[in-house]
This record gives sequence, C-alpha cells and structure tokens, in this order.
Amino acid sequence: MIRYDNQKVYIEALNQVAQGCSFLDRNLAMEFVRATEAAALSSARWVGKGDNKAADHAAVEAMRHFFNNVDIQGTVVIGEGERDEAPMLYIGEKLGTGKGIKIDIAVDPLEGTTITAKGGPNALSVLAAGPSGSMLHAPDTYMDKIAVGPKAMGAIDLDASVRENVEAVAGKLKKEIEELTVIILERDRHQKLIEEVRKCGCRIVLIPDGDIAGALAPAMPDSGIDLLLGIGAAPEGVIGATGLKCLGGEIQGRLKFRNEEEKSRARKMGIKDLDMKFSTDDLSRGNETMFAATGVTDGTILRGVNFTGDGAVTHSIVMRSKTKTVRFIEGHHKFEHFPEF
Ligand code: VTB
Repeated sequence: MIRYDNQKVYIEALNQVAQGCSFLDRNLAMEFVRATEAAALSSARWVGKGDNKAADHAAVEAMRHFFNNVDIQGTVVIGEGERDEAPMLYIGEKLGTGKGIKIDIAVDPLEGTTITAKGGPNALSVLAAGPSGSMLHAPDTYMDKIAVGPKAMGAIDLDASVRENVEAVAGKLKKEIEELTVIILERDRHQKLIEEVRKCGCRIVLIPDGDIAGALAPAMPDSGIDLLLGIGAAPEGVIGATGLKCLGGEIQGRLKFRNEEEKSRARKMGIKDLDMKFSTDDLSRGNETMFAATGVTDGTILRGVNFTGDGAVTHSIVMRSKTKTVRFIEGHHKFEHFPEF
C-alpha cells in the first residue's frame, strides 16, 4: 500500500493513473457493460422458446439501439456477418454518436443462440473493444483452438499432440493427467480428438455451444476447467483471445477452411498466411483492449438473467487488458425505468 502524505501528492498520483488510461477511457467499460446487459435482458425473454433466430434478433436489436447514445466513433470488426447477411451489427457498421474516440468493436450479442432456445447453460452476451487494428478481422470460418489459464501459459502448442499438450499443462498445474479437465465442443468432427483425450485419461466436459466461455473457463479460478481444445468459430476465437488478454492465459488458433470461397473471404479480410498459427497477441494485439459480457443463462463464468417481477438481475464481467482488473457487476434493473426490457 502506497501512502500519500498530502492531498496534492495523492491527486497527482491519481492523475498519473488516469493518464495511464490513455487510449480507451476506462469509463467506457461501464457503457460496454450496459450494452451487454441490454442484449442479455432482451434475449433472456426467449430462453427455452425454441426460437434461436428471435433470441439473437432481440439481443442484436437491444445492443444496436443502446449504442445510438454512446459517444464513440465505433466500427464493428466482428459482428453478425457481412452487410448483405446482417441488417444490424454487420462488419463495417458504424456504432455510436460519432463524437468520441475511434474504436474497433467485436460483438457477439448472443453467443449461444441454440443454447438460449433450449434453455441450456453458458449463453452470454459479449463485446470486446480496442483501438483500430487491435483485433484480428477474422472471417466467419472455423478455427482450431487450444487455450489455457495463466498458470499453464507457455505449456501449449497447437501443433503438438494431444498427449504432449495435456502432459505439459498437467505439469504446469502440478496435477495428475487424470485430474485435468478438458472442455470440448460436442461435435462429430471432434470424435477423434475426444477419443485421444480419453486415452490420455483426462476428464472431459462436452459443451453444446459457447466456446468463448470455454476459452475463458481455464482462466477462471473456480471453473474446474484446465484446457480448451477443438474447432469452433474464428470470430469467437478473437473475442476469447481478448478476454484472455485481460484474465491472463493463452490461446492459439489456426483457421480451418471448408472450401475455396472461405479462403478467398479470408484473403479479402487481409489474412495473408492462411495456414498461420495465431498466438494470443496475433488475435488480440496490444494492451488497450476491453472485454465485457453478461450471462443470459447460468454458466461457468456468469449466472444468467433472473426475472424478479418488477425487474431483473444481471451478472456481468468487465475487464481491461492494460491493468488486468476484473470486475464482476451485479445489475438490478427496474422495468418501470426500462419498459423496453
Ligand atoms: C462455436 C460455438 C458458438 O459456433 O464457436 C460454434 O462456441 C462453431 O460452429 O457458440 P458450429 O456450431 O458449426 O460447430 C457457435 O455455435 C456460434 O455460432
């Protein structure tokens, strides 16, 4: 604890901290949480209703509407898709009043649309932001991923075998391999991967969707998850990397293309080496980024929206890569003030 002998010295110190906030005004963090809260509150109305499109639409509309009043010159770099396939929050769309600083924004207003439609775990509303060029402009293709929390940094290599990776991670975490828990998306394409992980003796948590939460889980002390493996979506890889830059941890990814059309889309988005192994820093550059998420349904990181009769309670996380401060925010919302929810 630093002690300041007088008020003037203390205020000077505070000013220095404020100047350290250089690029992204840290007060924006609160606006970002408001945006993910709005999206979560709207989509939470659709939990279990079997309509993933309506749930997604509600989240997108709420987040889009919210940004109309935020003083930023935002550009969506990861969003709902290209302009012709997404009416709102499309890549390249301008967000905010156009008055404040210029920032790139990556949004996933509802990560886990099918989860929400089925009332399953781990649906989130997510947003990441940073200076222009800070986040990889990822095409909407697949990405092979491996991610760990801070204690296992340096232990993983996307090109190493499953056994090599789990042995190295177990070593860093001082655990037996049998005590290691790997999180994997439950997909047919992962059959061989799942067999290999089981052969090593690790425990596995199979998730139906939601590999942003999956990538962050190893970095959350109480998640019980040690390692993420497998192929998910590339935009989710970039948003996950931005979260891990704040929490500490590491992710590596490589784009996986299904056809030539996907490759040409990647080239158009500026990716030169299609076979590149992206590090955490390649996916999310520098230390001026922010990450915010609000739970839609209960999950490993956050609890979901809870309707209370006259309002709703939300649970959010907001963090900055510069200071690595992680805040959990419980929001109590009253419908009399927010009839739109
Ligand atoms: C994953 C999952 C996402 O996309 O990234 C997945 O975490 C990958 O695509 O929630 P497939 O569903 O085709 O396997 C999402 O489901 C989002 O679309």
